[in-house]
Amino acid sequence: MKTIKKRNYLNFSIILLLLLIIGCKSDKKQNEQIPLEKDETNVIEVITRAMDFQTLDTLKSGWNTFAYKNMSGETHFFIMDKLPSDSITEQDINLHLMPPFDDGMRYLIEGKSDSAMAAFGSIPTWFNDVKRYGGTGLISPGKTAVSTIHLEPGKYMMECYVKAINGEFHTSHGMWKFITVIDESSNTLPIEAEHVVSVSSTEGYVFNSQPKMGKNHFKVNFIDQVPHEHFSGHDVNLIKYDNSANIDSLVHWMNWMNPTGLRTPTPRGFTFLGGVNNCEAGQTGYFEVDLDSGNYLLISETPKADEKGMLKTFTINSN
Ligand SMILES: [Cu+2]
Repeated sequence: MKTIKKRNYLNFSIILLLLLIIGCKSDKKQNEQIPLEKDETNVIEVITRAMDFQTLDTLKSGWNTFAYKNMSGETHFFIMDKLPSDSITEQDINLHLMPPFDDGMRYLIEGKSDSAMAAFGSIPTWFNDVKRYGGTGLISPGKTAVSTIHLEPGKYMMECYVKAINGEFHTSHGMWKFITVIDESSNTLPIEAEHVVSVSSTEGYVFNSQPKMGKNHFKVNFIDQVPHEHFSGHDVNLIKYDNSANIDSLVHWMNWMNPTGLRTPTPRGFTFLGGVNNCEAGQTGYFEVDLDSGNYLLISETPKADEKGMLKTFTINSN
């Protein structure tokens, strides 16, 4: 009898525990349906130590904040390329996509532009249907870029196509990774931004704000998106520069088709602090950055960014 009573008590306890667990779960489910303010625990870490991206293989859709730590010796970025098909394989990337880019770039470095265009002409046609969902701007060694972008469900290729010192793309050195974005919301919202940069092919950057010392939050509106002379679109990179910097050399460097463009080493006197990589027309991205006193600029990774109005400078004075 005593044993039965004890067992009943145990059963009751188990049922109570189960009810509590179910209760907690349904509370959690309800909470998940309400958009939550971004908090530090929602930040997705991405680390580069050499030619790699160390991060999650699967992400939720909607807003995602990334903290991209560049622990390598070269400047990088990442961009999220949404692939037109889930069936694109590693072989499709390594054997069919990378070689035409590598061949084309090698010809450009050798000054053979006709051969280069022929090589670029053999890029697989599916590449035309890739959509860009943002990513960070360029980020210098030892720095962390923090960007918030909106991802649709699908299969993505995270990549960096900065060039190594020998002129080969980082992508061909292994700096890419498939990421699956699942059809389940991150329930995250970007934090409010006090600065807005609107970018378009017609107006360039519209930016009428004065960043301050300390933490600054930028919202980037992509009014439109078009392929420029380098077959790629426009974006926003925040860069600090010192007295040794030559802005013309940076403008030249921001075009991957130039033999020395987007190639290690970066031009002297510039420190890359992130931004928002190419998004589609109508999309928005965010980035945040800690600024001290000095000279800064916003620039697009686009040929002749200065002539297109995609270059704005500002200064932060020490108090
Ligand atoms: Cu890279």
